[in-house]
Amino acid sequence: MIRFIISTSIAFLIGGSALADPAALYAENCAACHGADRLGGTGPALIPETLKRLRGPALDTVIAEGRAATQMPGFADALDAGARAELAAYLKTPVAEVPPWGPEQITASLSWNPDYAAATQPVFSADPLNLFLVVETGDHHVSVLDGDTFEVLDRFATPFAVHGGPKFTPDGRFVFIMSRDGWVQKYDLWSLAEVGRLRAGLNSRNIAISKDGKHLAVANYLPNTLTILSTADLTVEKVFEVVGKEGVPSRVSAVYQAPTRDSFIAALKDVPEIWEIATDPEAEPVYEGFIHSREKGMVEAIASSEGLFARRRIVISEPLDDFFFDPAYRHLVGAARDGARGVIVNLNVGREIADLPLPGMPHLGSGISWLRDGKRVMATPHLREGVLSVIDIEDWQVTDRIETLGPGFFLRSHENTPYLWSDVFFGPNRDAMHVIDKQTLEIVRTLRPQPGATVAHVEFDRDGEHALVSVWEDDGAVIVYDARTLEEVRRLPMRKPSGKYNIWNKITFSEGTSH
Ligand code: DHE
Repeated sequence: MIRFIISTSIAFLIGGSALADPAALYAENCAACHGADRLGGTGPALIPETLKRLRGPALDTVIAEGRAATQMPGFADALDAGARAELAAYLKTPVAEVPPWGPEQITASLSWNPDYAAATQPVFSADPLNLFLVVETGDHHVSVLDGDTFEVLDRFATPFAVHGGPKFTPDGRFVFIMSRDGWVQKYDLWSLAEVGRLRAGLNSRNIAISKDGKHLAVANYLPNTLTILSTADLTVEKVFEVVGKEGVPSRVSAVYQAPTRDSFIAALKDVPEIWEIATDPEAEPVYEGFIHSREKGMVEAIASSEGLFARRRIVISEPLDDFFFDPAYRHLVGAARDGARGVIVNLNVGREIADLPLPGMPHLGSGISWLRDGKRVMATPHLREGVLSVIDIEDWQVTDRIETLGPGFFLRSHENTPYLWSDVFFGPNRDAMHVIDKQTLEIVRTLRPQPGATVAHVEFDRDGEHALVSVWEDDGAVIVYDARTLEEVRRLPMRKPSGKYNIWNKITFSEGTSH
């Protein structure tokens, strides 16, 4: 039987039945907004690297019904179920060719907010260092909350699909926000206004800001690069082509700031290397090769780079990602590919020093540390097991395992609270939030603020007096708890609030939060 689809020019016959040519369907229906190359336009990129990471309705449902709170219309009337399925399958195949995306293209993507005027002092009376940013992924906005009164001071649109934590300049004045399509948005927290945005990659993972706040690193999957921008004017300072020692290109899983080392640390996805990039203009030379010097009659070490952005390779036995750093940034723990071990790398000597048994896919990037009986410990959730592992990070030993009601995603605490908060992100108990005593490791309370709804991710205010919890649903909320009594204080309606970020805790590297 011949299936009718919107345009005969995009149907062809195979074995007596009409099939849609998905590339032509795409060109006719999608390219105007999402780009002829599928890498984005006014709409987001439609490539597997982005699509498979998005939680929410299946792709063919979005094609049929559109996406709420965006300009994406439904195509149920225009495309029949078969054509929609073909199109969805096509969007899940990698693009044939990744166009160049270097300094020229990044610079050309820059747009400034024409209405932006830099304020000389905050345009509000709230404590400017106790603000929260709440990323609302339901409709791609960020709310700026006063951390004392919990009033919303501003709500602004972000690029589509923000991922990872926004990064603040050390004075707390500006914040940078990144989307999975590689857009970086600069926002002024005194003026409560966007400054501008540009596309630093085609598919990106996260961003990190340098210790002095002058440089922003963007970790990219597509292309295989690490982009470094000037935070002042968003100019491109450097684009590292990410290629391992043996010449193999690699995606960058993530990049982090190492404040005590004045550097960025980048996790490479496809080659067994970690890169350290100096953000100190006086950085020591990095030696990567040797030559035989005839003049001196000896083998001489060759400095490959020095000063700002000097790049050091730490060669490891297998690619690691999802890093936790000890507070001194002397060691990192990364997740091994088998999902059962954490590998400890000493960053000073540049080698692996130990393995930790962490079965059930540890989510080390969500780890937090604190002092327990005078010893520094860390805890990490596991993505495939309802357990938190507690690790003594002076001896690098797993000391305890705390059973939870299901696998968790995020952990949080604060210097001024005796508790750590752990969500249950997956499974039937995803509406539960455990509050755990940091000394006894006992679960003291399990909160269920909205039965049946996913409850996740916590952030404290600057004094650790209140804990903000997300009801991670489209008609969700941020719930403010008294961090001592564990009673609910306020409930603020929000559109799928994912992460919440307190400026003070971020810029002071509070020990209970992410960095
Ligand atoms: Fe994330 C942070 C990686 C899936 C929400 N996530 C991070 C960071 C990394 C990371 C490396 C730290 C970046 C930073 O803040 O600078 N995330 C990954 C993955 O590898 C993974 C498992 C799959 C993927 O490829 O993306 C993944 N992450 C998700 C989601 O599905 C989540 C729940 C929803 C979403 O937005 O996509 C999600 N990730 C978050 C959030 C943070 C984050 C909210 C910031 C946490 C914080 O408190 O700092």
